[in-house]
Amino acid sequence: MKTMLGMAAAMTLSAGAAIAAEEWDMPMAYSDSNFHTQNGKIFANCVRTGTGGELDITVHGGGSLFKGGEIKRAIQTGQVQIGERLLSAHQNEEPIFGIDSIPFLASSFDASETLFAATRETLEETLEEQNLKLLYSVPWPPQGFYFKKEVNNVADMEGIKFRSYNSATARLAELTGMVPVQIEAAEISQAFATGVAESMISSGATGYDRKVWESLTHFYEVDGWLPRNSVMVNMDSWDDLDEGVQNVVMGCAELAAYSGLWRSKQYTDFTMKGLASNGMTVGPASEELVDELKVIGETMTTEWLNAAGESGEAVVKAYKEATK
Ligand code: PCA
Repeated sequence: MKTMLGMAAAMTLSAGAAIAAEEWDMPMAYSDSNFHTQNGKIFANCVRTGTGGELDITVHGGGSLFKGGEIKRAIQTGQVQIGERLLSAHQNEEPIFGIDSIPFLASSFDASETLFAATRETLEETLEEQNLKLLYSVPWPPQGFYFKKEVNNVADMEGIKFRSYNSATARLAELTGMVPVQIEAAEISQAFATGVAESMISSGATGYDRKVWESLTHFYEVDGWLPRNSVMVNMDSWDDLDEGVQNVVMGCAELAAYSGLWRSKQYTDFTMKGLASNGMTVGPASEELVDELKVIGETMTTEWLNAAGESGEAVVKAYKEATK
């Protein structure tokens, strides 16, 4: 009897909700407190509200559903419908994914936005070939070096174990005489505590989120580049949505791009102060080091252009025109 009542209630419910809510899972790799994750949750709320609950996206932060390195494939293969990924970590698949991690090509928030605008069409086409639709993309704050000692030039870096997060950062380690080891942001506190890694290049945001002052002592502002997180949808899941729902998603995505950028800027200042107030030495890298890094940046630009071919060259040219 009880069961029958239950069934009747369930049937009434589904009959009442004429349009069954579509439920999506959205894995994100970075900590729940991080601004990208917060922004993703606001995006999901926007979609929920805008569609009257017709599309219900659940955000899974901190790599809890899929780790960073698994997220792109999970979306491509339809294990999840939507997710966020640092695309530059997939530069080995397509060079265009790594355009935001070329040292000193675009090293301010404004330059990062201009570079993204110049890249967007090519990037969208490339992702489409992989069954992915790009929704929005948000920059991390400018990248700087973390060490557990004073470092004034490249010679001081010799032999240091360096945590990398994509192939560009691994290459940078090689070119500066360090030893790269690829580690997800979610695991760096442990890697530094155990000595698996003793330095990295990242934003103030990631250093702050992971409390790196527990193991490291110096943060050198370099403003090397601003890598971006991209939120992408499985193309089949996208095609299955009504046009009205798609329009809401696109509107929310535009809003998320804007609010994400804003949050990234705010978080830069906040986290720089946070690193310092937790005892780290925070300041600009020496002129000598920056000059040396710029030479390495030129090498890496040439390497990237060689790998990316004509379409990559066209994007860089369009970007340079736009910044003139
Ligand atoms: N944080 C991410 C990528 C770039 C950044 O600032 C990380 O360190 O993994």
